[in-house]
This record gives sequence, C-alpha cells and structure tokens, in this order.
Amino acid sequence: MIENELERQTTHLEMIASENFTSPAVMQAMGSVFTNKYAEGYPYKRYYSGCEFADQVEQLAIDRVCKIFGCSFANVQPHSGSQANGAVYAALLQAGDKILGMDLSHGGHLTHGAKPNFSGKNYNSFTYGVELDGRINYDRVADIASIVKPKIIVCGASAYAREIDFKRFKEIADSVGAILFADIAHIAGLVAAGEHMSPFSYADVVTSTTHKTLRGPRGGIIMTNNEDIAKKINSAIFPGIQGGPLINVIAAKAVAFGEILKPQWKEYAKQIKANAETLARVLIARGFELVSGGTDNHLVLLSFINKDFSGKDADRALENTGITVNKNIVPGETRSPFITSGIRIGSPALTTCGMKEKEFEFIGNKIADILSDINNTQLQIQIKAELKELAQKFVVYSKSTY
Ligand code: DSN
Repeated sequence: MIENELERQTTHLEMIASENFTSPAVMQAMGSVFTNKYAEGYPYKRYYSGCEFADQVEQLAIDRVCKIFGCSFANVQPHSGSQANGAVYAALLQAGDKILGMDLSHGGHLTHGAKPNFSGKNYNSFTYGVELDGRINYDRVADIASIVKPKIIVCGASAYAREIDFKRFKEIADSVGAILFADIAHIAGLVAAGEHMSPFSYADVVTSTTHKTLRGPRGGIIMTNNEDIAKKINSAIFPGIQGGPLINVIAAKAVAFGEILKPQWKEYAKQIKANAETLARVLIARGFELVSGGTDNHLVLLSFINKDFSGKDADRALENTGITVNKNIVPGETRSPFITSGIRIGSPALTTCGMKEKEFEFIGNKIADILSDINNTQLQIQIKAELKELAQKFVVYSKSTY
C-alpha cells in the first residue's frame, strides 16, 4: 500500500491547496528512533529519564521557528492544527465564552467556531464571512464584533484567496477589547518568506499546521510574543489536552524549519504565488468564475454556482485525468457540503516539484478543457496520458523513497 501511494503521488498532479511534498530528510527524521521516546513535559523539564537528546531536538525546533517568524515563544508539540487551536481556546477562554471566527462556508475552518466542532460546542461562537465579491469586508467584521463583543477574534482561513489584513483585524479586536488569534495554517510558508503580511506585530497568539506551505511533517505549532500567554499555552497543551509529545515529528519539524531558514525559501514562496496567479489568469481567460476574481496567495477557488455541474462532478472529472483537488463550498452555496459548487486548487506541492508558470499555464488550460466538456470521458483518457507524462518529469521522490 505504501508503494502504491508513492506511485500515486509521483504520477498524479497534486493540487490540493493544503498538501505538499516534504523532503526525504523530513521523512527520515519522522521515521527515526525518536519514535520510541516518551518525553512528557518541555525541554530540560521532563517527567521521564533519557530525554537529553529529545530536549536538544525540541529546543532546536523552538529556536528555529522563533527565528523564522521573529517571535519570542513557541510550542512545537501540537499533534495537529486542530490541537493547536484547541489549546489556544483552553488557555485563554472559559467554556461558554464568545468567539468570533470566519464562517466555514465562507472559507473559515471547523475549529474557528463551526457548530459541529468542539469550538462551536464548548464556546458561544459567532461568524463573519465574505461579501458577494468574495472578499472580507472589514467594516462589516467591525460591526459584528461591536454587537457580539467576543473574547477572541479568530482570523485566518482554509479557502480564502486574498491577503488577510492582520493590522485591520487588530484594530477591530482592540475596539472591543478582544484577544486577536491568527491561524496562519495555509499561508505560513508565505509569511515566513515575507510574501504575505505577518501577523506577529498584531496578533496575541498565532497557530499553524506544519505540513501545508511550511512543507514539514503533519503537525501543529503555537507562537506568541506574550510570555504570560506562552505559559498558559504550554500548560494547555501538556498536561491540558495532550500526553507525550511526538519527538520524531518534532525532529522532522526542526528539519523542515532548517530548510525554511535557507535563502532558497524566498524563491519557493514567490514561485508558489506566481504559479497560483498564472492558474487564475488562465482560468479567467477561459471563462471560469473565481471567488474574489483572482488570488493573492497559493490557491484559487473556482465557483460553479452558475453552472449545471457541481464541485463533486468537477473533482471527479479532474481525478479521472490525474489531477487531485478538493471540492469546496463557495460563498452563497446552494448545494450540500458533500456536493458543493466549487473546487479549491493550490500551487504549493507542484511548485515543490519544480513547476513554474509554463507548466501552470499548460495545466490551467487542461483543467479548462476538462471542465468545459465535463462528461467527455474520451477526452479525460487522452489528457490523463499527457498529464502523467508531465508529472513524471517533475517527480521529487525516487522509487527508494518511503
Ligand atoms: N484540512 C485542511 C485544509 O484542507 O485546508 C484544513 O485543516
């Protein structure tokens, strides 16, 4: 099954906006002997013996991530982005407190207060969204905040193609005395390179996953410049909601952070944006509708709200040709979350493979060909062969990579 997955990853075009290809060094660290070690606690303050190397590796990950983002405190133990967000709430809120986050159907995340999620069950959650133009209207967010008076405002998104104005969010948070919490899971790799506004001068606390644009192992991180918040976050993660940290994953985070600190990272982040922009330009030129009319970051959100096929249909047609994306709810959605009226397409993984504007222009035109004649299975078979050839020219892993 692992060999089959390797084959799938090297013969398909990976365009899920939240996925990426880690380096073999990151995978080696994840598969290292650190997987055997229990290390409850924090560096140099553990509950088990034999942690001297676990201490060094966790401290290295902390030091590197603080250097990347220019922040003072980091917790690198969250097993995922959801655990990181859960720890922020546990550290700073009481059950029933009000939180204000971006609506899931407008591009927010489950953990930003969606009702089926713990964040919507344990806390009194309210939402803001995007306007008909697909963009956040900050004046409207300010109005909602002034009525709700939340204890925390969450900014950050999973399916929003435009730059997030953290400065404006801080003004809104200050106007109602709220804590500002930025979840930069999707854009962290761009922030690291200065290719997206940084939240660190504005937000009280910042979380991210480590496996999206940061191109590390699956996991989460929490960062802040506030010592008091940092102490509460550490207690919320352990012993609050997690047990033993995954030191092998923390070692892999340290490797990934080391890669981000290299000068090539800036080029990678710039290319992610250039590739997404190329994709947006081609799809618009071919008559497709993009939520917000374009992109400032690593993704485009294609809307079929005015078409007679759904996000699910588009997802399946693209999968038939070897392009992996995900169906996605769009603003003003009329179909169910299992069907949807959109697809989200991202550039980070194929940019890691070395693809540039030329390849994204080619792929954008193929996507347009497929979606313009969505039931033409003959065409899908023909395009699949062309795209497989392209994918195999840009593989990042060899047969011996597991
Ligand atoms: N599942 C992630 C994404 O695809 O954006 C969010 O956690």
